[in-house]
Amino acid sequence: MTDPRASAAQSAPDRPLSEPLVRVADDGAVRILTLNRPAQLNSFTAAMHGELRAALDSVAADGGVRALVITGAGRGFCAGQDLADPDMNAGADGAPDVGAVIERQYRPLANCIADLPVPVIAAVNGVAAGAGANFALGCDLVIAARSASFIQAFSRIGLIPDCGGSWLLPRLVGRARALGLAMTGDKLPAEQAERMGLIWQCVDDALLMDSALSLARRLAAMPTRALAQTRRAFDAASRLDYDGALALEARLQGELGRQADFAEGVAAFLAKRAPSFRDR
Ligand code: T3D
Repeated sequence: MTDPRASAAQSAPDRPLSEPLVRVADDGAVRILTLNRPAQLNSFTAAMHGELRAALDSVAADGGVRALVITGAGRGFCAGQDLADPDMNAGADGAPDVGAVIERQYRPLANCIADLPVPVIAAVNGVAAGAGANFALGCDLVIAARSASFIQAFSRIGLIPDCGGSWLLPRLVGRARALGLAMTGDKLPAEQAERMGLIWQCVDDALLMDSALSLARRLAAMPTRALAQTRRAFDAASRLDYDGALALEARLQGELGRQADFAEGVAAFLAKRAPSFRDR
């Protein structure tokens, strides 16, 4: 595995390169980002948001990256907003301006993940709470270790689900379960999350990274642009009526049909050989 150190660590020049808040590594065409504040369960500070954003921008810009895995260092995946970060208290009058933090950090983060040109896998290694849970759920495929859990911690501190939670949760598990999770703020074990369709897969702890990487390698060999457009079509369709979704399918399919990957996929099928996809 190589460590390109992308531009992520450069956004925090006062931090030694050996200790980035987001670790960056490559496994062939798979980029791996590891949130790296283990003592605080990788909760988000403004500085970590900055490094993560730089790392995600680098994924978007680097044509050699064909799949992304996001995980956490230590025993947690991400505990959401760092409730001790001074950036929380961003209001001009000295009072907390949580809305400004959402606009400045979490809305761009959620949009950035939704717009990435490659498939994104969250490898949830431990507790994912608050915005950390919804950051994971906004990824395309969520694989969680059996000991991991998901907590919509917002109600415990007088907030609503953010980082896309209000949109994602009802769509993933239906309104009744979404409200149950959000209102109680109860811890949902990974196995139960898999059973209710909140996540793709729950695996034994020891198999988490192997499972995530093997899935990412498989996706990296597939037609990347078609995978990213599949996410786009699904997300857009939930805002459209049936005919609107059909029209969008026609437009996206028209675009994909002009790409080299489609020609390659058909040619490989007819020649009974493995395809070699290149578009992104
Ligand atoms: O500005 C804004 O607020 C806007 C954004 C809002 C989005 C949000 O994400 S709001 C939700 C914020 N997150 C939470 O409310 C979760 C808080 N954390 C917890 O409830 C628990 O830590 C967990 C249930 C996630 C895990 O519990 P446990 O018992 O396994 O671990 P712990 O002992 O509570 O935590 C370990 C350490 O991490 C501890 O530090 P210490 O005592 O060892 O020095 C704890 O303080 C720290 N930590 C965990 N979560 C956070 C945190 N520190 C700061 N902020 C956190 N969110």
